[in-house]
Amino acid sequence: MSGRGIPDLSLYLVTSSELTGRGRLVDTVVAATTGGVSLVQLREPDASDADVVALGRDLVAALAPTGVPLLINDRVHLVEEIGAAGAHVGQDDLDPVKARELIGPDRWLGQSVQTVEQARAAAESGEVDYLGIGPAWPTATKQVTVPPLLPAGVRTIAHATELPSVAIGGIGVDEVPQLRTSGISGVAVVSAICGRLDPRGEATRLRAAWETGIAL
Ligand code: TZP
Ligand code: MG
Repeated sequence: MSGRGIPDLSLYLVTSSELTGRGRLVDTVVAATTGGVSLVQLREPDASDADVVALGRDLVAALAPTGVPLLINDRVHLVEEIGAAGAHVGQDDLDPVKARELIGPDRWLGQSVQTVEQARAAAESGEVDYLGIGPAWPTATKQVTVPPLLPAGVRTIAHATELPSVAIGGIGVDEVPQLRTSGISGVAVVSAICGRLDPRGEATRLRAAWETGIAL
């Protein structure tokens, strides 16, 4: 058994350098941590491995003083080289057992799920630390083929296993109050922070909405 515990999932920022501009990504992420982001995932599906390594190393260095961990989307083979705290895989990426072999017992592993069956399979693998449940609402950030789950669907999947979870997809400050009683441990966002001019302010509002249920 490893001692890695569970990451703080309360406000999970998933990156998009397409939205921030490549040159502004690190500053955006650090600003968002000062507003209360608790976990960051580097998700750059169109970047080369070399770019993901460079960006990942910059983020690890910039996040070190904040104590906020960095996970790597999909490119599990780069986690060690980047020095990241773990990986996040989708249903079409490496399966959790193989991903765990690559990252070892001390790093975190998350998996995206869209159905109860996928959530149960993730739990049964014994290797997944948390679930990303989505899309909660329609999103322009990622091409998705399944209909949005809406809060009721998120709730059903969140309660299907013992694994902690976050909801993702189309979440902004106004959606957080409807989700916080769905059995999830937090919310994950891309455009609600990366697509805004004031990442610190947006993170602050998202965190306040998560903690109080009031969207200001
Ligand atoms: N997985 C499911 S929806 C999504 C991902 C990566 C994109 C979410 O982006 P946004 O901008 O928060 O809707
Ligand atoms: Mg993927």
